Amino acid sequence: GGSFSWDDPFFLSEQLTEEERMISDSAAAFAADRLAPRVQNAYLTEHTDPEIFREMGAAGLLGVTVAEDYGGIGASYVAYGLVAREIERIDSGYRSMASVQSSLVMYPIEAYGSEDQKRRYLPKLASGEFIGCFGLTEPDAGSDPAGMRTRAVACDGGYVLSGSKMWISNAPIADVFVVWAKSEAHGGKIRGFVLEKGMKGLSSPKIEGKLSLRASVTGEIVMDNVEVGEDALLPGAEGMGGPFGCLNRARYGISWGAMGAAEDCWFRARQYGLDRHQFNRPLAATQLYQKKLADMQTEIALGLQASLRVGRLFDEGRFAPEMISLIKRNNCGKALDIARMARDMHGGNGIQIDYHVMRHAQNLETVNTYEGTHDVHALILGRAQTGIPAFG
Ligand code: TGC
Ligand code: FAD
Repeated sequence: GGSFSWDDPFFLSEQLTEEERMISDSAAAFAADRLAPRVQNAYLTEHTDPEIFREMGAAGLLGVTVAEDYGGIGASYVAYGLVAREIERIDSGYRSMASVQSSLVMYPIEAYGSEDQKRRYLPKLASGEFIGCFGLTEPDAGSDPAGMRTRAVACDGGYVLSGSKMWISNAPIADVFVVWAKSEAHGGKIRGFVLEKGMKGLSSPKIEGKLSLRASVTGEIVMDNVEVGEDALLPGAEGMGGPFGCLNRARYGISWGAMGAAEDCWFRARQYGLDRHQFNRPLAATQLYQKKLADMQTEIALGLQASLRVGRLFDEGRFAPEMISLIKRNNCGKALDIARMARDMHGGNGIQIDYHVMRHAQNLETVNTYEGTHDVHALILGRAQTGIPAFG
């Protein structure tokens, strides 16, 4: 027989390489030192400190999988997932800031960009000197991004972009905007463009009034006839495969991140149940409380193991988008259930900022919705097993 570790039932850490363990530990230390002390105030005041990007960059947490030549650390997708888990253990908003930068801005520039674009943007995005955002969603095109209205029209030496993007993480503080548009010069196909802050006609107003993900600023991107040169076009992507290539990576990272938030809720609920006494005994002495802890432990252990498996397949070049839909959907849905449960287990204290669980639960509402809603991923999996697309 072997031993049992209640907080790591399947010895996840033993399944990592030395380098992956080191990266995970350093992300955990960064999260505890730099993020945890800020998060309550950031959430309450809906304040995003741009300095966090610089600090993440200095700690090597931006562009984990990007080549060292361009300022990344050239590590595995498993390492990237572990970083997402440690950051989201503190707050899903902080993980959003990092995953947009890494998967949705650095990845497309590295994978689809010209050599000039890579040299111009990647090192500064890796250091956090530049903040990036990714504009796919529009007011009238969310789950169906192919229905976008943003257009690029050819002009002398380049393109004119017009349209608007909605719900864009980091947009109000961004220096670099990766935006997707239907390009009339390319037969109406979807193409990616890299825009820069300060371009004439480009603005990114903040969306106020969010009750979720309040530590991560969200905005619109308004393009009112923004003129760009040919050098703004990402040469290596055409069609929806361009943005989806980015989403595959971000969704995979989110599957790990959501488990980090769930672990934080689980550990807090367990400790609370040991400390809090009612009816002359700890809450944790009751069968109902223990059943909830067992459910949390089970879903988290299974979810992490699944993300690790898909990460390994990612690193071997054998992942399929459906695998990512499966873990993004399930891990986000389970994490949301766990956070709501942990909120309940904390009683009245559970609604208070100092106990963290309601902040996680509110954040996970967004995480369950963005990057493909829980139901949209069900339809992707349904199509893969029936051959029938049920979207339209
Ligand atoms: P469909 O007909 O399925 O495909 C169109 C073309 O795209 C290709 N493709 C993929 N390629 C790579 N990876 C994937 N996962 C792919 N999925 C599709 C496909 O092969 C095809 O290529 P081609 O060459 O044959 O044309 O497309 P559809 O329009 O029917 O799509 C339906 C659906 C529902 C699957 C899709 O549109 C979808 O996933 N909707 C969800 C939208 C979404 O996830 N938006 C995310 C916005 S970004 C965001 O939320 C950032 S939050 C950031 C954070 O803070 O972390
Ligand atoms: P809708 O598509 O209108 O969906 C509404 C409801 O209808 C959902 O329950 C959905 O599951 C359901 N539904 C939709 N279609 C179907 C169908 N065919 N069958 C059954 N049910 C269906 N986008 C970016 O491009 N970049 C970002 O950085 C970014 N950051 C975000 C940050 C935040 C805080 C939020 C909230 C969103 C962000 N998004 C971003 C947008 C996000 O990806 C979209 O919100 C998401 O894809 C859902 O689109 P929608 O909001 O338009 O909802």
